[in-house]
Amino acid sequence: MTAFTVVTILPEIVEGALGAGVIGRARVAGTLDVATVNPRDFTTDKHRSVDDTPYGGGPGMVMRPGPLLAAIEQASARVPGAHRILLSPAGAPLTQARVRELAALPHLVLVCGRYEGIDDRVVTRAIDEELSLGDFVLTGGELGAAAIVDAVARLMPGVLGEPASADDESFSGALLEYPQYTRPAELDADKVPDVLLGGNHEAIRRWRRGEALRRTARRRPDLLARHRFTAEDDKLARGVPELEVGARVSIALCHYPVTDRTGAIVTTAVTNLDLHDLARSSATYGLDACYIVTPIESQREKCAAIADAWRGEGKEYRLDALARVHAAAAIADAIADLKLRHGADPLVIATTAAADRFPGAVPCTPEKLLHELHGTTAPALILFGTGWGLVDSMIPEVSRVLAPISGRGSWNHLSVRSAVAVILDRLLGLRA
Ligand code: 4GY
Repeated sequence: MTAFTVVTILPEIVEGALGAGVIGRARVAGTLDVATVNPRDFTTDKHRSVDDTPYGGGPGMVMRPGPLLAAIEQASARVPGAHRILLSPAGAPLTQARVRELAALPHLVLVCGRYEGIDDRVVTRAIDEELSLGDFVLTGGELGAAAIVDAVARLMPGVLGEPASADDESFSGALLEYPQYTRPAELDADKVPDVLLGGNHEAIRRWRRGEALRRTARRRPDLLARHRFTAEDDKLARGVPELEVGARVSIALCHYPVTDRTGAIVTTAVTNLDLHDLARSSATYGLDACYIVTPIESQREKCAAIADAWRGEGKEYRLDALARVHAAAAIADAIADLKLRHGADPLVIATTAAADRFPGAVPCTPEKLLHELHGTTAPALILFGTGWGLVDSMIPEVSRVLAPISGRGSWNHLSVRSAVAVILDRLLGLRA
């Protein structure tokens, strides 16, 4: 059982947060041990002051090291094996995985700062770990400390009524929870899903898993990108627009209309390397199609010849990639092909290395675009330029423009093959 000692000048906040509900009951029953230690009790001056002005100037006050260090020392001695945590926005973001690890420790000492912060020598001398609840600022660490006690305590045997309900919830499998319902079965016109009323437990389990996948895709695509799909997940994902975004995305490598270095509108030449690499990226991320756009018929024939050259070589995986490649005479032809095959106008997204291109299009990032694609069943076509870039005035179908890919530096001459790979990975790539 983990014991908790909260170091705070405002113990009433901690008591208020941890005095009721299952946590409060567990404390009364003796299955949960939470105590507080107040740094003010370790002051020696007549005003019992715990703060002082900051060296170097600036607004507000800083917590003095003396009383705080003495309080942490006494708190740590209360139960052996103390692990000392400071609650701070500068700490590592708390995760359920870390909560589970903390639940295995014998004693957590939760140190709460107030004012502008605490003397940094307290951190270097008497803190083992800094944790943050998230990227926002509280007036003190107390609510963070109470949150950690709550999250850790609910994993401890005997604190929650039913021990099993602690590990099948959000994040244990990196999926959000499925929606829950209770009586009445009809709230005005709002009905509880039929499957939940039917009593077919296998159907209910499958429906819940599907809902968890769908919700996670919509609300937390970052979590879904880390989720390992089971064979059942793959089956459930089939035909669900939020879970099959890649199959609605196509790219077009445009050899016209693009500019050359003088700004003149030109047609560039198809290259073997671009074609292969874009085909391979398209296959990696499960895209619908990779259009190679050129108005020159002999160049389109060259595309077909490149694809043909790999047939009968025994390299089936290459054919798989090259099967997605379609030569198109114009961007409008690629758009028409998508409309025909998907039954809806594609969302057309331009890419550019220059921030001032496509001024009429809505600026977006791959992450925002993914969110938008979750809300529609329409296909998407991402346009990539060659030469010195796409001619914005000649592609009226473009409604979105992706911000240029950029690192810290100002050098921006990424190859189109790299740009495609980076954008597709940000849009559809799995993490870890
Ligand atoms: N965020 N996560 C947080 C916080 C308040 C100044 C140090 C947070 O955990 N704690 O915002 N804490 C600050 C206020 C002193 C603590």
